[in-house]
Parts: sequence; structure tokens; C-alpha cells
Amino acid sequence: MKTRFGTIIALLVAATLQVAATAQSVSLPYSQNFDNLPVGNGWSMTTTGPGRVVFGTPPSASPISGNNAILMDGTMNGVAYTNTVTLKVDLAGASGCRLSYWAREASDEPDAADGLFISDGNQTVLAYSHTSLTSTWIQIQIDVGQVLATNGMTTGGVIDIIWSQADNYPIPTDGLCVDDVVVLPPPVPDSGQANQVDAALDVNGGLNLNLQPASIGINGPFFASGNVVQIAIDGPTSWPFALLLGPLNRNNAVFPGIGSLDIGMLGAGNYADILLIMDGANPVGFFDYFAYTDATGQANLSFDLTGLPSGVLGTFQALVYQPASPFFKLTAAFEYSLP
Ligand SMILES: [Ca+2]
Ligand SMILES: [Ca+2]
Ligand SMILES: [Ca+2]
Repeated sequence: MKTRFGTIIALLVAATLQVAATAQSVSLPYSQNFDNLPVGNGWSMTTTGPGRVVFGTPPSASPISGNNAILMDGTMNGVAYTNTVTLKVDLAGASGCRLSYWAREASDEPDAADGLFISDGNQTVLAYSHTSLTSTWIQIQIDVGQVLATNGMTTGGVIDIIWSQADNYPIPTDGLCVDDVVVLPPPVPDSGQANQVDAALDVNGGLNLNLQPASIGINGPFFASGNVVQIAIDGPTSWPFALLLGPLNRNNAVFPGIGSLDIGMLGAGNYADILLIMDGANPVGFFDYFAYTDATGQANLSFDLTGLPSGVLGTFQALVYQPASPFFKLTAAFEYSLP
């Protein structure tokens, strides 16, 4: 009969054999479902104390490939450990990559080391905390380029994608399971205007064609829907803006330093099909008096459109006035649909 200790040694030996002695990097695109071992280049792992990392059968199968997953836990009851599994990815000049993986925990308690970390070799940052994971598999998607840019990290080189887990019991009391890792090249940016500092618009949390939210620097247009349109402007404090509505047309007119007008079908110079909904700088109607940001630079507007026919209503884009040159900046555009 195989002893528990023997099983542990066998698992540890198996784990060691599955990982290349020196983890060379993988190139994009890359995917791994852990069902055909060994996993090949790029992977390495570390453990402390009774920590354990193996590629084996999780307590429940992942919804994509099932079968083997990364299993991270410990071999003893009540003894603390920390595990990491690292995938080295060569970005080969790319600004980032898109990471997707599926994960579930046992009853793992939250620890600072529980999460997905990204390292450029100089700096390691938490990209996604695992402290809210449950025993249900979920897909986690991370725009690694955004993580690198936000943290001022080096792009284009070899990065480490690090799954980390700390706790003090084996599966199923504690532990992390990871499966179906996919790493894709960075999204090809759309050509529409991105939100800018002091000229940002959000409409109902809309996403672009790459399913990215309208963070500063992420190209639009963005697509949103709902019965109640919720418009959020971020600009200079206590300053006017103009809200426009028209048909979506990327790069209809591009104004250097100001931005790309992504609405209007009649060409640059003819804006007859663009509706000026409100304009705080040139108030002519009741609504125009609301077209000012507050003392924190925000303005939030909400219109209930319940009862209007379903379909595309139009595309919102805002022109935010600036206290100094260039005096105007365009926000990202949001095409809005009624359900
Ligand atoms: Ca699998
Ligand atoms: Ca934990
Ligand atoms: Ca625990």
C-alpha cells in the first residue's frame, strides 16, 4: 500500500520532472491546458515550508479543458507555506499581452500573496488579487500592457506571469487551482479618440471592440446600452463642456492637440448631422446650465429613456473646455443603444 508520504514524494518528483530545469520563455500566442505533460519551456515554480505545486486533477474540473490543472497547496495541516508558479513570456517588442486563465480556490483564506503578479525583472506588481475566489471556476482576463503602462514598467522584453498562493493546509481545505492559460498579443487598438486627462467621458461603463473600458489612452469608440443613460464627464474643475450626439464615424475630423471627432457622416467642416445637446460655454437652453464640472472636475448626468424604441440612439462625444491652450479637448465617443 502506498503511504501518504510516498504519495507526496511521488507528486513532488512528478512536479519536478514536469518543469524545465531552466525556464526559457514562451512566445505569443501561447496556450496551456496542462493535459499533456510535461508542460514544456517557460514554466517554473517555487515553494516554501510544506508548500506543493503539481499538475494534477483538481477537486472539480475546469469548464474549458477539465482534466489536469495547476494545483497549489501544502502537504501538512496547519503549517504555513507560500507557492508560486511562473510563466516566462517574451513580448518580443510588443507593448504587452492579454492574459486569460481560469481559477478556483478551496476554502483558502485571503493572504497578501494570493494573486496574479506581473514582473518585468525589476518590479513585481499585483495585477489581480485572488482573495475573492471561491470554489467555482471563473475566467480572469488581464490586459498586461495596461498593468505595465500603469506601473511604469518595461515593455517589449521578457516578463514573468506569476500565480502566487499562501496558506497552511492541503486541498480541499486550502489551495488554488489554475487551468486553461491563454496569452495573446496585445489588442490592435481601434482608431477612435481615447479619453484624455481633463477630457474623459464614460457612458454606462461601455467597452470598445477589444472589451476594454474607457480608461485614459484606450482608443474608442465604446459601446454602451441601457434604458437609463448615465453620462460621466471628467474635466478641469468647475469648467464647461459640450455634449454632442451624432452618428458614429471614426476620425470624421482630426484636430491636432484636441482629438478625433468620431461622429458625423457629412465630412470635416459639415456638422449638420451632429446635435449639440448641451453647451456650458454658450448657454442657450435650460440643460446648458448643467454643463459644468463640479469642484472635483466631475459632472454626472442621467436621462431615463424608457419607452424609446430599441436600437442605436446615436453616439455621444464630449468637447471639454480647457482653461489654457488648446482650450478644447475631445473625449472618447460612446455609441448608445436602447435594449
Ligand atoms: Ca486542464
Ligand atoms: Ca490564502
Ligand atoms: Ca488556511
